[in-house]
Amino acid sequence: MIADCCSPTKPHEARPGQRKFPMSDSFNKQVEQICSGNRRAIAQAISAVESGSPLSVPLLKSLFRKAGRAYVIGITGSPGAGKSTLLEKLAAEYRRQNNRVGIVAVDPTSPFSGGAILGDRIRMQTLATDNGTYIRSMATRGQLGGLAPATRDVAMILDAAGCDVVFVETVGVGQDEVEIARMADATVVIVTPGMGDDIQTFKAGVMEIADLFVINKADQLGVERAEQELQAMLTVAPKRQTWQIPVLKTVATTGEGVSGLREELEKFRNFIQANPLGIERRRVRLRIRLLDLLRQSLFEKVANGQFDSEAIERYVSEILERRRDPHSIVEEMLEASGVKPGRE
Ligand SMILES: Nc1nc2c(ncn2[C@@H]2O[C@H](COP(=O)(O)OP(=O)(O)OP(=O)(O)O)[C@@H](O)[C@H]2O)c(=O)[nH]1
Ligand SMILES: [Mg+2]
Repeated sequence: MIADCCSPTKPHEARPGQRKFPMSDSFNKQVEQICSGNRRAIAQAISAVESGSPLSVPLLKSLFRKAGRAYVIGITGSPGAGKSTLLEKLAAEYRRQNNRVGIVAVDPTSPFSGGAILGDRIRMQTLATDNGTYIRSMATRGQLGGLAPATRDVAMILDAAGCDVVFVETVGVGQDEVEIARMADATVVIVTPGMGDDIQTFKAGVMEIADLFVINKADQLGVERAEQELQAMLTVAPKRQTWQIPVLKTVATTGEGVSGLREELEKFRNFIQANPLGIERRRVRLRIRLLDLLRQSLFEKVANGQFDSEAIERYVSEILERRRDPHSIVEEMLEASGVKPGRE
């Protein structure tokens, strides 16, 4: 169990300007249990967020005040690059320093849960039995709001539950991953020597989000070449002023280079805490978060109201037949939902 992480929950008090909402004793108890690291309560909260249950918003509101201490680290890279293996070693390294660790593994391939998740679970066996580690696989895709917001909320729950470090493992292949990386305090991009020329074609988005590069499988041929290619790319990439993106080498299977990776991650943590650039990054992230939430809430307000998929299809036909333009339709939908359209 992740225990003794937060002070006991105070009865819910609304801050000035904040609306009060009724809190039952059982709700308060659940918040208290989450904050004291109760695994069952954490699992329930995560499920509530994943399924978008009505309980999730009050929970997230209450937990927000308890969160904000954890160092959220995104680990991304192509399938099979060794993310889970490396993460297991890295988590163990943090555990040795007495940090409580949360791991969110975002499964990219299987929306219905399956092999990959099981694979990660088996690989992380050594951690699964450790009381200071909480592991959660997320396979939900296609939810209203998408995977990235849910992942962000899950990371916050683990933060509130007292995890000092929260890792998010994702495969670097899509928009969601770029978004997930944006929510992290630090993003580690893993490449492998075998990638060869692929490094050149590595998704530009992923290149931009890297705070640290790791060449994993450094026991295989082609390490120097991968390193040269990465360094060459970094010299032409826009400079991040005071933070020099390091390129590290690891062998995740043996743990070689993993303590060095932890040291670099801690250096980066100090950098973002103290440097104005780091503070600005946090602002940017929070702005994105706020606007995402607003967008999502507005969308839900409109879409969940009177417009089912049939209605949407009717509108699409009207546009297709050029009988109406999309702007007018959106105005009509907003009006019908009680949201004042127009840009006065
Ligand atoms: N030789 C070698 N093999 C490694 C190393 N790191 C991981 N592997 C192996 O690479 C394979 C994939 O490792 P994973 O940790 O599952 O990779 P992953 O990136 O998490 O994979 P997905 O989550 O499926 O995208 C496993 O068979 C590992 O044992 C390494 O440093 N050297
Ligand atoms: Mg994995």
